[in-house]
Amino acid sequence: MLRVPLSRLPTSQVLQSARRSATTIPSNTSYKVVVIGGGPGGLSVSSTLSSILGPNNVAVIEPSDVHYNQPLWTFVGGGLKSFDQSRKPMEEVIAKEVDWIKKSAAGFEPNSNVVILDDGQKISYDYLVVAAGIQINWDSIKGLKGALGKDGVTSNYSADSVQRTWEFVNNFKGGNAIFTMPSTPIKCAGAPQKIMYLAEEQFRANGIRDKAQVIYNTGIGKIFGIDKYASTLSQICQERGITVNTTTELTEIRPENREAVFKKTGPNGSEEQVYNYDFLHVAPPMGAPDFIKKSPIADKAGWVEVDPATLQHTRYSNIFSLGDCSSCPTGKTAAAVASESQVVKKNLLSLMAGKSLNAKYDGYTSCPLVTGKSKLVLAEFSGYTSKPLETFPVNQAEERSSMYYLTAHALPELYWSGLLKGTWHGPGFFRNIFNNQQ
Ligand code: FAD
Ligand code: UQ1
Repeated sequence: MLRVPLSRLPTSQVLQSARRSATTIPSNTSYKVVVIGGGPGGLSVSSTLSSILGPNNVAVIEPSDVHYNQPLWTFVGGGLKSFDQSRKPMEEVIAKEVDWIKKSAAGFEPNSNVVILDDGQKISYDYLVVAAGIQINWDSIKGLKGALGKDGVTSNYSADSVQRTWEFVNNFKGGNAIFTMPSTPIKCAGAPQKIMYLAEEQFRANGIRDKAQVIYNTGIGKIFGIDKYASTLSQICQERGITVNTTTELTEIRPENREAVFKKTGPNGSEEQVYNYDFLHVAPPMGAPDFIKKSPIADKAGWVEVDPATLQHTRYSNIFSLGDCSSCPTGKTAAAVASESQVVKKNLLSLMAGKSLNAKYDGYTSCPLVTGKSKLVLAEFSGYTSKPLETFPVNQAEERSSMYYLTAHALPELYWSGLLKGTWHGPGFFRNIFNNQQ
């Protein structure tokens, strides 16, 4: 390997092998498999494929130096884990046989099998896997960007502001604590309320609960999409004195007056409602990444248009997609990625071998709904059927400490050592053992 001083590296560097010293000069501009994104979607697929196909065959395009275990951000915001526990250097989690192209993808030319990078460079592929995540549209809420991270306004949905959540929760002295949920698709649709349950519990522990109004304002029509879990959550809110307002969507923050503006939609149209806040946790609107939305691989809504069962693109047969940026109509979670990754890998290898695509994704997703420091409702279901797909032979709609310990202590290890390394494909195997298929 040729070593060159960092300062003389070309900007379009291709970094090769784990614990890379960032000194490898650009080699290929053409790969058998190109993967866009170094989140759980991209890494779960690239680690397995690179170990099968060997060096110089698989590239991951990923601009970030850091990989975040985002499911841990609920625990970070709730003061139960440190921010450091939720991150690792990207170079530690990308498989050693992968070429890491430390750039952003900016466009697609699927008819010529080319991805265009943000510096204009072209990378060509035989097969493409798109796993670029969901885009957070911070600008859609007027005043949010300027207010975030200051004076009680926070969000567990960004690496910066999640570090302020716990401080604001623990220093809260009373008044309105408002938690919002948008009407757009978001990643982990339970996260906007998980942090509320942790905060509410902390307000009790700090002896200020009687001075606090805890309010959940959601842009959608119910507290959770799947009725089995929604009824438990509604009951918890009732028992704990949490006000739930449906079809009430955040549109603006006026930090100078500590006001949050909502659009309340009812049978007779919509009206503006202004709330004073003393603490405000925002789950921002999200959508398909712009660079995908404007490309030929997008569906009408901007997601990568794949067959929901095979995860193969509906128009370009050598393109697959998984995770938050795909068009699969299911809950966007790392749990979904685990199941999807196995289907993408199997079908991609079948396609390479000229065989038919037999692996099918059933829409499995899961939301570990943390309801307290040692309580959790483990929602598991198919977004395709809206029916529960539970792993354990117990009623998972009940709050359980066992599920809390599973989520807080076992799942992070499964994430780092199983999912990212391509060996964890979701709990379907255990579901079958427990003979518990609903
Ligand atoms: P991401 O993890 O977002 O990764 C996408 C990657 O693509 C990123 O590394 C990004 O830098 C890169 N990228 C973006 N644009 C480009 C580009 N133009 N070119 C190249 N690369 C690009 N899931 C669960 O299963 N359980 C939970 O309990 C849970 N809790 C959550 C709590 C919170 C607060 C949050 C924020 C998320 C939670 N999730 C949970 C959801 C989970 O984190 C995501 O669904 C999962 O990370 C999606 O994986 P992904 O690979 O599709 O996207
Ligand atoms: C899961 O597989 C996963 O990815 C590792 C998550 O992200 C951290 C999850 O939150 C969940 C719930 C699962 C599903 C796993 C089990 C054992 C139910």
